[in-house]
Amino acid sequence: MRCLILLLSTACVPTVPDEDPWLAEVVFQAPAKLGSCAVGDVDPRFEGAEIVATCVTGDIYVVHREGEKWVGESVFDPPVRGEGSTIFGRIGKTGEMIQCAVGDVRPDLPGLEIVVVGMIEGSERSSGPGAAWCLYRTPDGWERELIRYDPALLHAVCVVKQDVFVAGFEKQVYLARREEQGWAPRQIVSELPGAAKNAIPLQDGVALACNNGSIVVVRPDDSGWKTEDADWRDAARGRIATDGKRLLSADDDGVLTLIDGEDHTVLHRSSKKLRGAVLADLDPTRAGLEVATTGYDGKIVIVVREGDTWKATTVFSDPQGFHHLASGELDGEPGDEVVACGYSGRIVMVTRR
Ligand SMILES: [Ca+2]
Ligand SMILES: [Ca+2]
Ligand SMILES: [Ca+2]
Repeated sequence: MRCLILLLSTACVPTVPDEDPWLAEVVFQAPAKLGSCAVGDVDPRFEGAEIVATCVTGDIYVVHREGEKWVGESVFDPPVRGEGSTIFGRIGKTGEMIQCAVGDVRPDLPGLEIVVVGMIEGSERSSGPGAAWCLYRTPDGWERELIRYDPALLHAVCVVKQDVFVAGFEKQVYLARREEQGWAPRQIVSELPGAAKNAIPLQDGVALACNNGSIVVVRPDDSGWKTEDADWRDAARGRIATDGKRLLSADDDGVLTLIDGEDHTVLHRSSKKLRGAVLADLDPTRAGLEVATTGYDGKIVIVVREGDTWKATTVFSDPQGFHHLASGELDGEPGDEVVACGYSGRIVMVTRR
């Protein structure tokens, strides 16, 4: 009986004290682990942005607002063996989908599209080939296109203008653009210093978080693409974010660092791996940008500037760990919302009251 009560109590959503300025609510419950999430207007049937999340089962969930409620649907039907081309025949079914991004990668279609990366088969832990997909809504339903089939897990994806950048455990970076006849990926980096765990867009390129401790910046130059080590720590990088000038890095040793040129400021420390980096205007009552992080400790932490110091507040605790954090405008009120997802299959939205 005691065990049952414990189980029931841990399944409850923690309540937030009235004086707490941050409101955290569970907006969706998936049946299995969610690897990552993104925010963007991917479904023109519903006003405003939706939340996209990738699942260990290969499902992609799109969660939209209906009045006061949030409603999610799986939009990815895994391809079946023998479907059409030889490549689909070889791939068989779809494995765990790891990370996702939203952008206008098909300007010929209305709204934004979803790009996802992960495994062809099995989970992140199994070795085997990876894949990148594009998903989009048409009047007839959701469609998908294979962007790239990779010899190893694809773990990182981001969109810059019309271009999709993907990278993973092969330590290579591919740039793919949708040509008239289909996706045309080409290799732009042949050897990263480590496996790529996360990719974010820069104004003129991409930054990649690598598991050797490097943050690598890839930019176009006269001869093609130039790679530089922008930062290094003696810990695997997990997730990164940028405001165009500074970098925020959430690492495997639980350290959250704000990097401004040579200046490194530790904003938060967790006893477990961090898996969330958000740098955005989360609190419109405070000047400048705020920071959010999360990780295997299941805590969503908001960090705000107070004078010369930074103050971290835990705004939600999940009995299971979180695996990703995203931000975007979701409630029509000033300030971006933070969205977290992870092992419990829950999507939690945090907003300034
Ligand atoms: Ca929409
Ligand atoms: Ca602010
Ligand atoms: Ca808002």
